[in-house]
Amino acid sequence: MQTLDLFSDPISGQPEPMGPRAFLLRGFALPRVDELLPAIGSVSEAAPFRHMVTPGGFTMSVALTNCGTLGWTTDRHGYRYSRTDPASGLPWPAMPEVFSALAREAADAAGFPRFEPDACLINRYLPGARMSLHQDKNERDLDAPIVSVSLGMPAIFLFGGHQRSDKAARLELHHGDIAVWGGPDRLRYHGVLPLAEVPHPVLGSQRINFTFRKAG
Ligand code: MD6
Ligand code: FE
Repeated sequence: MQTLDLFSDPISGQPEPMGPRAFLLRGFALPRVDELLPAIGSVSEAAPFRHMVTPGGFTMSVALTNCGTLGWTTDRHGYRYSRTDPASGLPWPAMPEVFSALAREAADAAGFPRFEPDACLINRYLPGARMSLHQDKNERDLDAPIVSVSLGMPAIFLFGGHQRSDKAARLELHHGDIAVWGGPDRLRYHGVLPLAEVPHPVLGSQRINFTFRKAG
């Protein structure tokens, strides 16, 4: 039986609860950053970051790419997962081993054993970029959690409820932090406030966020 320590200290390395089955693992990715950055470089060389258009006709301020069997895409016709990159017609780059290992360890640490993601969406934020409140519900397997890794500049993450109008908590996500959520928290609304420019010593004026899902 898992117990939740509601008074956990961010410095202590304990998961910080954000909900019944949502946790923030501060600094969890730090030991792997030196392997993650070149892996992101290889993925974005094969499948460059690009600004996609939403079904409503808006160009996203966040640039994205994907790796893994399935990649999340959007265009005027809707949101969906695709096996190929619409820009090249080629399969998305394979998920680097360091990605899947980290995702599995983080999911495990948050109480979701045996997580096997088949999709990884990589988002790049430059100063001013934002993500409006949304639910992640295009995945076929909503029983699997989502694992979300933040690198580079800090961001204010909004973590709301099951209605768009529910009051959202504000959490600051820093370089190396991982959020994991599933179960009753899986469909909560969330978003990111416009990014302030606070250059990061390694990544400069950008934030990279990647989210692992079981989409197929
Ligand atoms: C971001 N993240 O942190 C945007 N979605 O830049 C997400 O939209 C997200 O962090 C589902 C699960 C975790 C996330
Ligand atoms: Fe999301």
